[in-house]
Amino acid sequence: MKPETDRLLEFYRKMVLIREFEERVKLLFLEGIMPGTIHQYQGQEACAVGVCSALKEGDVITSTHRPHGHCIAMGMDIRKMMAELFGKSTGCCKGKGGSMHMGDIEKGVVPAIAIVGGGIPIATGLGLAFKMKKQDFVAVCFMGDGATNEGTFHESLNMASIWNLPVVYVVENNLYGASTHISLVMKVERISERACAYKIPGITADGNDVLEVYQKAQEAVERARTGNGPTLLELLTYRITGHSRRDPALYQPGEEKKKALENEPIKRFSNYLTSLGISTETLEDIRNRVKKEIEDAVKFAMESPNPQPEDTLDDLFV
Ligand SMILES: Cc1ncc(C[n+]2csc(CCOP(=O)(O)OP(=O)(O)O)c2C)c(N)n1
Ligand SMILES: [Mg+2]
Repeated sequence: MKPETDRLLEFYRKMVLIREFEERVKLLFLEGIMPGTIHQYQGQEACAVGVCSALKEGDVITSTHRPHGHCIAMGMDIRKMMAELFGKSTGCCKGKGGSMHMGDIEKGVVPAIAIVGGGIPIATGLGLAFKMKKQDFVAVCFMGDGATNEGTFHESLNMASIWNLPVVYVVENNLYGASTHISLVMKVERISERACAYKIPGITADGNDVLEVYQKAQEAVERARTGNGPTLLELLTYRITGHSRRDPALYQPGEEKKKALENEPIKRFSNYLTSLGISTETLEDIRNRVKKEIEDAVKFAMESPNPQPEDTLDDLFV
């Protein structure tokens, strides 16, 4: 297969891996088999895959209370992710982090931060560290629309601007902060407009189009890497699942949900791929392989040992 086709199919595989992982986790959670709580990523897959595909080894991301998609897009091991969700000692944080603190520094994923806006100063600090060490790495800061109303968003973007830091601030605008519609909490039409207050580029892209996200992310990453400073990249998307746990999302109007389902990123990308002549069998084969991989991860997680009481204080202090 041509290299270009391989790349497109890898985008597809990663988006499907995120979707199927989340659907399986949802079932495990609703069946009461999986402990804790979860915030899921269905509908936003093109954001994580498009942005993370624009990064190179050594670059880092910070994530949020909704991290599973970001972790998979950065190439984290789904066995270790699943085990972490089960609180097992084989998890990526040895079972001590759970859903909202997933991460793997070797894959460039700073363990996720569930405080809304909490990752923004950390990504800014990572950018400052890269600059001071004269390393050409980039920090990507994922956040939701709601996080852009936190004070730390404005402080961090201002610092990144004056110091020309290699940071890309990625806002996944899914129209809601929990059950609150964005129109109730901000007057600006586009979150990217906020960039002008810091004199940095503010870009809006279709967050359900993985190729557009990839292209816009590549430009922002390149700007950061070449010493031309930060970018605020707003991705327009939608959460086609509840905010967390068993939220039925009744606050999302029916018509809005229906439109969002028609516009969801995997269906759109599948249509694009088949229009290029890629067969539905090829796509189905990828989906089936992904499902097997996930079942293997569930088995691994369920059979893994629990952490022991004597391990409680390990890795807590440096
Ligand atoms: C500082 C802070 N306030 C409130 C919460 C509770 N909370 C968790 S997620 C969330 C909504 C965040 O919305 P957004 O930033 O748009 O992200 P999304 O959930 O849409 O991905 C809130 C209010 C929190 N975790 N941290
Ligand atoms: Mg939101």
